[in-house]
Amino acid sequence: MGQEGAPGGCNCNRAARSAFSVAMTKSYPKERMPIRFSRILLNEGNHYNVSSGKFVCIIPGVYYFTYDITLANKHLAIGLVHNGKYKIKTFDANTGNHDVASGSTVLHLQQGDQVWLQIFYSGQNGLFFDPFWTDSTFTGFLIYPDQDFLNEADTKANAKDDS
Ligand SMILES: [Ca+2]
Repeated sequence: MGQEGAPGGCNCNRAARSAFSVAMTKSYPKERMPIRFSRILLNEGNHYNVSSGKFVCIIPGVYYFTYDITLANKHLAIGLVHNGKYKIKTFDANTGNHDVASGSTVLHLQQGDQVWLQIFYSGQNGLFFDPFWTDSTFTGFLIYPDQDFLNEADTKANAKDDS
């Protein structure tokens, strides 16, 4: 009888990757609907949906989200929305110069949860796009996945190895 084998390898690295960073290519988005960031800097796993403007959670776990939004000519009232509810709101008054409004938070997401940014006040959509000067970005990434999800991924991977 040989030695006992090593414990099954954790497949977590392969199974649990999620990160995106996207930028705006238009000024003054419509209020009270998801803002669509159409320039992709990174979209690991394509969990950010470019056509809807929503991040859709595939890997349940704890995520960090952050945004840095340039504004000009108008006030900016922007919020981060989780499944239709504002989680954080940021307001920056236009005082004649360019400004950058930013916000960040950590959320626990279930599979299928959706996260996006939107303007929460009429007319206060001062998000400004300038192709030469500055960028407005929305970024999010997985800090750590739920242990249950990892265990399940591991079981699946091991089953595959055995077959
Ligand atoms: Ca300001």
